[in-house]
Amino acid sequence: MSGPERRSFEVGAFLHRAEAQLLELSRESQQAEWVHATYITDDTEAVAARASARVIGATVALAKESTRFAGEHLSPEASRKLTLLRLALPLIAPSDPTESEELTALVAEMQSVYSKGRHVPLGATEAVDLQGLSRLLRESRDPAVLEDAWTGWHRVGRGIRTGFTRYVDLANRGARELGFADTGAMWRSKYDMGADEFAAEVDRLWQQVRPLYRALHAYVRRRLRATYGDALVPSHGPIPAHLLGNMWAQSWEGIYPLVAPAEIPDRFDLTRALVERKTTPEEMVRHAERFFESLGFAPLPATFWQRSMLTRPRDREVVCHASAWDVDLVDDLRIKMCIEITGEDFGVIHHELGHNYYQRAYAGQPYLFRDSAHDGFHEAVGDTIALSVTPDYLGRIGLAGPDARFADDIGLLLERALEKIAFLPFGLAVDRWRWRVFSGEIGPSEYTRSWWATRREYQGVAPPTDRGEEEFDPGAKYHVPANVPYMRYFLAHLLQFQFHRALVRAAGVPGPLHRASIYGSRAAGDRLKAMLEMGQSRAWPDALEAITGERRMDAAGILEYFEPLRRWLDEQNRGAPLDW
Ligand code: X8Z
Ligand code: ZN
Repeated sequence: MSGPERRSFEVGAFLHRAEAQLLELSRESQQAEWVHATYITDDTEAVAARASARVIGATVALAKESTRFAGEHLSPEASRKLTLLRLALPLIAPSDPTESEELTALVAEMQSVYSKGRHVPLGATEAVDLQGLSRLLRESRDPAVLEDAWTGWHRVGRGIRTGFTRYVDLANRGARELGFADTGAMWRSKYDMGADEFAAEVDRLWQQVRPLYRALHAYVRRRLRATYGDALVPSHGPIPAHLLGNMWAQSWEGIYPLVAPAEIPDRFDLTRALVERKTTPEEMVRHAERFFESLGFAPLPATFWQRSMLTRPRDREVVCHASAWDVDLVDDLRIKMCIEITGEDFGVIHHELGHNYYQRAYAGQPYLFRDSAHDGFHEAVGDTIALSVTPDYLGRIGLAGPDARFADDIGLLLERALEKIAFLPFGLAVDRWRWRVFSGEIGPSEYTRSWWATRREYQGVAPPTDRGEEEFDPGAKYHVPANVPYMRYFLAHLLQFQFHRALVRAAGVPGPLHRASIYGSRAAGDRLKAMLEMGQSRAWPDALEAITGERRMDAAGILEYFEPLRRWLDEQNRGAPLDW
């Protein structure tokens, strides 16, 4: 063998060994994590933490070993795999085994603490979980009840602050062992471009959609003033976060009835339709599965129905935050969710199945390529399908009467904007804050103050009362204690409209984007599948091109979708203040 031949053989053998070992350890870790998330006890927490420490330990050892191939001329596939090896996990621990177990135990514990959060609402006698408190925020119009539910839930952060502070330190030390400046820099390095370049890219995208957000914000603020009065909602300042129908003010569709103008015929109410038909959680999932089948995807495996957790068990603590799993990384697909019979959860179910169909599509790839093109793609797939859940589609599958299709466009677009446009600055703010925490720019003595400064800057929202540093409000958002990077959702909220536009065109559906559904289109399904099957074997612009023909992320899709609403909002906002 010549020198280069021998080296290429060596790197092949190394990658073969690495992928086999990591596949094995990931399976064990996923099994342990599944058991922890669906049955929280001190023991399941410990077992999950140990399994996770083993995957991290092996990944770090292999990533360090792989540096012996640095600077060599390798095949594009081998060199991509070596890059991905360093970036495979969102959490890297120091190689010291004691510290590594301490860190994974902290993350498991923070998740448990979050999931066990309860509060006795004003005027009630029994403690209520996050879902119950969220329902209050969505449905109550009594500011005292809203403030109490909001404050009661946010108290959960207090029990997370100490663990979080230590976690930042340990996770950063881990990331530095792999050559990153800190954990935030490691997260930003996963987008086939430099970490700084990625931060600039995110800003570029935000600038494209910011005017539309400001228009929505101004309109909603004015409508809320009509309900709650000047004393509660300022004419120029930020909107109080407990009045927007959602615990984190991250999407506002819960207050649609409050902000829809009287002259607009009511939009189709999916929650009511589901409840009236006595739809079960399983039937909701079947609807989403059938949508994917209509595009040419195979039904979910029988084990999905045996092993998934679709409702909150009454006899034990679980992590209710919805997630999708492929436990054996082949076809052991599952979702874990505490489904409620609402239009919102109908959307979340489509979101989760998007993850499952992606996982299944890339299961044929080598281990290190079994992930989405970038994490925003993973989050965008199911949402793309949910954009096709139009009144017309619901009429076709019998969930709506035949008149649903004539539901007013502005009503539909306004409700969608409350969900999707309102989300954008929140999607941005979470990691804009965490990046600065990991870099050390924000220290523990200013965690909560800086959290609200960031949210005020991007979202124009403020807490109902002054929040001191005895609180830890970021800890009251799942992804912070659970160590899930969040910029992915900002990207997904733009990508899903980019995908939707491309698939609608591939399907040959005429008319405006907000009325179009790709239901039943094999042409759209084939286009989507081509992208999903690539996994992360190629840089993400290649995957984006496979589905859209474009190589850049872009807000043109979302702007086109909401163009009729933008004109309407501008009309409504004439002369009104647009800032905070
Ligand atoms: O966490 C989720 C999914 C699971 S990946 C339910 N989402 C974000 C959130 O709930 O904060 C979906 C939208 C944003
Ligand atoms: Zn998701």
